Amino acid sequence: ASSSKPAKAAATYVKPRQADDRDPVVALREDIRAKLIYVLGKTPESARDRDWFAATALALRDRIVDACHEGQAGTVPDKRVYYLSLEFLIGRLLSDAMNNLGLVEATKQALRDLGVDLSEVEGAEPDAALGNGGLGRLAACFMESMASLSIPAIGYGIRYDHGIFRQSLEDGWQREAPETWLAEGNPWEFARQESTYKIGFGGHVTMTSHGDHHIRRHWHPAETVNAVAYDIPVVGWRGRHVNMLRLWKAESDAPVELARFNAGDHVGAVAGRARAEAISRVLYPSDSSAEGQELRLRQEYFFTSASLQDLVRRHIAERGSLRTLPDHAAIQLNDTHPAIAVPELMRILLEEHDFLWEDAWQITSNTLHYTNHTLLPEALETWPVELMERLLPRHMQIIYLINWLHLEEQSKNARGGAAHIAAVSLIDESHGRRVRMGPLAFHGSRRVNGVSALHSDLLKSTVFKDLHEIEPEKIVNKTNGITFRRWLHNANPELTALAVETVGKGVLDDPTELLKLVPYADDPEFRTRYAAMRKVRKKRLAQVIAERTGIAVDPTALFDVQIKRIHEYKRQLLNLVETVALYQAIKKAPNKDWTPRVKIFAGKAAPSYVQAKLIIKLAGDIAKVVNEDPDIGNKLKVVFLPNYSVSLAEVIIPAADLSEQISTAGMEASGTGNMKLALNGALTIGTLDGANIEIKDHVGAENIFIFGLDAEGVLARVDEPAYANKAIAASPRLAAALDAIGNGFFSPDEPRRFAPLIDELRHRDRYLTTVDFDDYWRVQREIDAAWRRPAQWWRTAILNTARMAWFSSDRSMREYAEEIWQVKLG
Ligand code: T68
Repeated sequence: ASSSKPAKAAATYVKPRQADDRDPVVALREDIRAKLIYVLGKTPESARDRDWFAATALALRDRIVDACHEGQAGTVPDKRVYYLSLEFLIGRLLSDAMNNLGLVEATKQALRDLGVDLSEVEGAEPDAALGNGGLGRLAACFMESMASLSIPAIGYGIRYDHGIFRQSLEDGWQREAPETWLAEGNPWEFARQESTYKIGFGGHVTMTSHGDHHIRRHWHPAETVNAVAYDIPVVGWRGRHVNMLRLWKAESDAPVELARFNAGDHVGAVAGRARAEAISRVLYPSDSSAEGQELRLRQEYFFTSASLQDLVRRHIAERGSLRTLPDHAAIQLNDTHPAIAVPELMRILLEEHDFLWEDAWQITSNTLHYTNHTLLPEALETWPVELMERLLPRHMQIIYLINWLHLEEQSKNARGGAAHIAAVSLIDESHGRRVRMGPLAFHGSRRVNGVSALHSDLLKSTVFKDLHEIEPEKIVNKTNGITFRRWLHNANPELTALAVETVGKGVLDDPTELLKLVPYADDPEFRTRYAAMRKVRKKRLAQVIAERTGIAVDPTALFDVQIKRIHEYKRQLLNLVETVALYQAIKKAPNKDWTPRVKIFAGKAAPSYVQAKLIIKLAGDIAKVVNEDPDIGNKLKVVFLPNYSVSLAEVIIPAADLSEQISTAGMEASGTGNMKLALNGALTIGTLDGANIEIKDHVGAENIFIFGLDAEGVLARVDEPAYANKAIAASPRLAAALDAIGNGFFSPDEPRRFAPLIDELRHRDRYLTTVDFDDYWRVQREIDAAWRRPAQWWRTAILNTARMAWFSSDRSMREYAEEIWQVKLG
């Protein structure tokens, strides 16, 4: 392959159906045409890109089904993984499917024969944006890796009508509009009306006596909602294995009340239905904070119960008795959102299958596993006891009994004092009585994992300290990963082609082959080609920036990228304050030889998060002043790209020179954007937080820019009085930048607009932005200097790409398979 030709073509991996001896291009051409005409009812002349996309997806879906039947038909795997997640941020699926089936070139050619351009068709696919950020995208990468490793798995989630909101900017302010990915249907999915389960809410519990000491309780819900399955097949690399993503849609089981309807009450007649169907209407758009609303709890119980009923039914069909459930099923809870699985599985075993408590507890606590994704106190879910009693009365009883047995056990041991009991209780009594979902998931699980080495250590020493001391073997670390098929092969075909040409095709199957690129970091010709790859990607991004913001950026400038949810702990504000300080420095010495930079931001703020929305507005206001200042020119540009999404990330990441990973140490559980950017050869400026630490260990301390306090330093500093005041007083540069923002230099129409942000920094600074500022500034200037030594820069970038191999989600999934699930790879 030459460097301009994508490497993903290779071979066709899946044999065509029996009796189908057509050439793959001919077969695809005929099938796509037939789907267009007979399934979609369009003619090639009248078809829009969206129709061609649907026809292409349907033709590829047939081949995924073939691959599925070829590989697994009729076989029962020894053990399955069930991945329960309220979010699956899968994005577009067409390029994944083509790439994993080995049909990229064939599809391109087939469409070309039909007079259609593949890239237009790809662009017509809506993102399946069923997630907020890292947690949801991680679930998507894990699904792809499990399929690629032939780990038998089913992902369970909710088929939201509306994924994460569409973000637009109105005079720089974030506006939210509903997202409508299903408006024209979803060609990837199979509706499985026959797989429908009843989900109960409310009602009461009865007791019946069954002879000596045996009392059976039974829940009589006041309301039931149907959960209907929709399956999206997930095809792995080279089409060797197919798994299912099963998403539940809520449907009312109440008929339209005809009497009311006929009496003219058309709305009242369907009110019950609307309430039921609200459950799968919309994704909650908040991340890193807990959503205390009843609808959220209804969503959590709805999808958890449907998933457990489904897997229990499958297990019984395949194995007869639920006693062997832990041998054949490993359930992974993605954060606490499905933690209600603990009492729900107990309820199913006790009530529907007559197990004794002890046996039910053995089965439950050997089948469930829990991944924690955050230490932020505001993100730790708790539910008021009163709400649980009203919505899930039987579950509340079960939680009480689990807790009673747990505390009884604890009161026997040496630490069993009142303080210890209060600390390990599953009920928080400190501000109203609330169920602690994290400790509930911890207690009911066989293994609990954090998502980076630092994060797992902090779990042991902070949020789960007391529970960890009781069961020191339970917490294990599983550092996150990303799927290279999407984030390298699909997103960056130029770099992939270069890697294939240099180290061979094996790199497509085994990411550790990337390590063979290490010696090429010293090869001037390779460096030149690597830099040329980046240039192509930066020109493409510059085009997108121009189209979406009207800002012209110079592709030879350093592209400095911070793309992630907007949150104070992620410290976009630190980056913006540094931007202002840099602007002021350039203004003072406009003729100095500045390193041209483009600061690129993208990310959504939770709709109710006032400070985060103000940070977006600040980025826009700074951009306006800086970009239009003739003294500045191309030395500094500031861009906020609206509506960050998976598909936008695929454009930005391969074009980034610098990756901003600047969270307050101890607060970012892992990060995964940091991995995507470093893999694509962006150099990282980061704190010693989350997976940044492990990235540093892999790429080498000399190939990453680390600054600021570490997690221990943060813990020590927050106890010092007036640390923000002192930091500002010690830094005239910081003080001047804060003054400019706080006094309305960037918002002359409303001078006090940003006072809430600046006052917070001056008086509290919960995220130690002021404390880390000077070191951040210092390292940014080192980066300016490094950019001026291109040979050295590209050498470092190449070493980053080569040494990120370990961060493949294939590695993460192998570790989960071996050390948590004890499931064999196929
Ligand atoms: C992220 N968490 C972590 N949460 O912040 C990130 N929260 O460090 C980590 O890399 C990633 O998980 C994967 O482990 C989230 O993304 C949420 O999105 C979320 C959603 C709902 C409620 C709370």
